[in-house]
Amino acid sequence: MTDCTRHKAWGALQAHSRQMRDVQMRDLFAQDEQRFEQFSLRAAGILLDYSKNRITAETLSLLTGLAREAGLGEAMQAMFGGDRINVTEGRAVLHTALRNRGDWAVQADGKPVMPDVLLVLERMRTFTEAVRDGVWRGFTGQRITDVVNIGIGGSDLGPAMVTQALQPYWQPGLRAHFVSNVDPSQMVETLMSVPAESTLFIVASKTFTTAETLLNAHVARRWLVEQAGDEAAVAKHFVAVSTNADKVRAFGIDTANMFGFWDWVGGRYSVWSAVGLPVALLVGMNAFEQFLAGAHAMDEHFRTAPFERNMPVILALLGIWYIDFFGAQSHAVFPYDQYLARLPAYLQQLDMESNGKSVTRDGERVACDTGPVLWGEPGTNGQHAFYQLLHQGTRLVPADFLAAAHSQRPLDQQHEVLLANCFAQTRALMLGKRPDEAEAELRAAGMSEDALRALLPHKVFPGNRPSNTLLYDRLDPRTLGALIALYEHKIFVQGTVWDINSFDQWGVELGKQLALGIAPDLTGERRGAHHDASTNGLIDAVHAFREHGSDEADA
Ligand code: G6Q
Repeated sequence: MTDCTRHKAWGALQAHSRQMRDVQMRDLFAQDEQRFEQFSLRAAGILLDYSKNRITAETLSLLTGLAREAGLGEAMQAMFGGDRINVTEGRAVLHTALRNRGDWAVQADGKPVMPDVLLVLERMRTFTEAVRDGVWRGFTGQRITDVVNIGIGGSDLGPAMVTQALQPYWQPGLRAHFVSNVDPSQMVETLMSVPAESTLFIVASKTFTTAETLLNAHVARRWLVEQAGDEAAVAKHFVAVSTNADKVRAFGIDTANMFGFWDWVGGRYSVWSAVGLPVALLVGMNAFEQFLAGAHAMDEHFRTAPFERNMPVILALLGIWYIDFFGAQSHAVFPYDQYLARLPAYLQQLDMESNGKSVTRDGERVACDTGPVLWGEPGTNGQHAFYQLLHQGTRLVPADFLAAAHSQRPLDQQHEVLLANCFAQTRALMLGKRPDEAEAELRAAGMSEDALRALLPHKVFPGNRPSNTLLYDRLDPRTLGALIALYEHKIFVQGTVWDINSFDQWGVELGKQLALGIAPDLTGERRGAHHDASTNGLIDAVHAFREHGSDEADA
């Protein structure tokens, strides 16, 4: 493995970035009427316009050269071929097999995986049809009206985001709820809002050992048995999604009601597996298979398109360009699509848990910056909040803007207004407003000379701020599948160039370990904690609040 800064293309990119530092995108647009044609491409129903970036043909050629030097082609073959590329966990990375609608003969550890994948999909079809058709009924004989998914992290964010995104496809009379947090408020509020006799709980946990999920699942199980007055009701109201049949059985769910997946599916890459069961229940198996098909179309594009015309590769390399050559610390995602309201949260896990690493695959300290802080909110809401910083702040924040040509819920001209705002924002970020332009505007408004001089600096927009626009016809299951696969592969490409393992997540372990050591000090099993002074002080303060309320605790 090679320190990425030692690649020849890296040095060339450093030199090139110095030349590009003062280049203005507005000039590049003025010089070349074909810039949109040159720097846009289509794949799997998605149009990517990346012309509003600080790039020239030379930039792209250097960046794709970097990808080649970093061995991207070989890394792709290794991933799609089922090699154990997740080296620290000794696992293959085959979420692409879950949506393999073609004839790839995918193997993991020398064993074909497709027969098992197809079998689980078939079981999901039988089960979801039984629920949706009212054949599967609750303990009083009522059909299922509410589905509650209990899971966290990868067993929550994917199904929650996708289920919400596909709300126009939900079966009437079915509702979905997601409980992830160990904060009891979420479970208590959910249980107050659903009827026991017609609620189906899905306990989703790859390991079936996750503390939050098991605590919540036990609460739900106890509540259901109390409501039904009969243990036997559990069989009609609980199903599990897991790789761990023993633990599912030990919890008290019959493994006949368990949907399996495999260790080669990472948690944050698992929405394509049975972890997508809430999606399949709400939108039906045909739509779920369309979702898989969209992702497969993006996989095919990623595997076969030359790097220069490869959407995940281009998005990844543009990210690296700003992170490593312009010092960008964050990356924003703005869906101008209310159905994608949870996309930024989903991508936050996908990107930051995958590429928030500071050692290479060989355990050496990385020599460059890696994954960005990912954040975002739906447009147009963000425009009335934090966009000020994007336009006039001191930081460079590359951003993706997402929008559909068709609304799923057209109303008057509102969708057109939404789109106009989306396009106006990327245009404003690119163009900015020069001092002479701002001055002319103020003069035209008839402002006095003194007032003009005082106000002018505040009215200038530096511009030259990069963005990508991802445009699609409408947010149907197929498009959504392609969109998520696009980001998955973008993250993989970046991880490959940085030579980090994008598929482990050791960084989440320490906090979990320490929580186990602190819990007894809070539950009262132990008093007189011996942690650091801050932790001890906070524990004591909790006890003081609980014993005396806030007035006495203040004193
Ligand atoms: C994802 C992570 C993590 C995981 C959760 C839930 O890639 O591994 O977010 O999904 O910790 O784990 P379980 O599914 O095992 O409960």
